[in-house]
Amino acid sequence: MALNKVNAYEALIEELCSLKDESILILTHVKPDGDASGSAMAMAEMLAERGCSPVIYLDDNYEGSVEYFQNKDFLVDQLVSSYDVIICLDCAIDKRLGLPKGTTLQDIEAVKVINIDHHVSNPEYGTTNLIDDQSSATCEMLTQLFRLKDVKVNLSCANNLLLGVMTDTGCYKFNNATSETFDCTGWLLEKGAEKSILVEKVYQSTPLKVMQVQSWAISNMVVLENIKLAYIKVTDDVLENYDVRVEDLDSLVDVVREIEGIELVCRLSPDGDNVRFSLRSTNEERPILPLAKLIGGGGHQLACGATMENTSIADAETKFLGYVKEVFGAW
Ligand SMILES: [Mn+2]
Repeated sequence: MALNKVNAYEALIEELCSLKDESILILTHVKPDGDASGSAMAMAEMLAERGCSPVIYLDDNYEGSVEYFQNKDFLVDQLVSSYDVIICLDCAIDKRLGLPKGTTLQDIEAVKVINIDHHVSNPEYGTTNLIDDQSSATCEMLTQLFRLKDVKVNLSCANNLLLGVMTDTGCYKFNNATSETFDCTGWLLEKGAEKSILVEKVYQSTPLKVMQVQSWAISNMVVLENIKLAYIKVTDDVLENYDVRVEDLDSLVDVVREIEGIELVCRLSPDGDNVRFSLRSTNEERPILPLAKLIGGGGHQLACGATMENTSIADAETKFLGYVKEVFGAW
């Protein structure tokens, strides 16, 4: 790590370790994935080990594999009007924070907002910000922080940290898994993280109906061969026919990007009156973030998302193809 980065990490772990009787609210992004739920849980466990009483408010649209590792004791289903400290984890923009309907970050009074994230597009909406886009996962950042002071990491904390690192690196397959990622993983294993249980719960527990809808998706995806792009339109009918939720299809883009000759993968899915885009690239020279930004979203160069508001899947597809042409050329 570069020296200025080490200094930023050191300052933040000192700040976290100075917390005591403060009221602490932990938040993460809507539809929490392994890194979001994992980082929220790990932060709460670490603070609780130090005598703090943090609470987590979590959007409840998460996958079963993530839920398995959650310590429900930290979860609250209501917020009060003010907290001493709000800690935001793995959330690129404050309007994506999982909060009660109609509530924004600005509605909650807080002395401090600590924003820890690895999304390059994070505009530093906290009063303290640690943004590290070189880190594979927010859970890797937390692991680095906890290692610096060798704070007590209990079993749930270690498991949740490894959950985030594992899922955000596609089980170490993606380019973001660096030597530091493996160092952090080694440290977590030393702290007792249960790798085999994580692999079983995350990668070997896919419900049959989810496998079946993945098979439908691969049979029905549109492939634009010249630009090595594949996209899938998930409709409400498909979700109903297979009896699955959109969250169950989070791994779909990762399955499709394993196909030879495909570098860019997009999934369009319904989200109430809106259409949600999940975007991936396997080629660092062809980042897909510019496409996400055109649609109005953000995230990482190779893994990002966006939402088109008040539109049908068909209209969203037309607009999307126009943007694709703009960024990647005609096919
Ligand atoms: Mn993440």
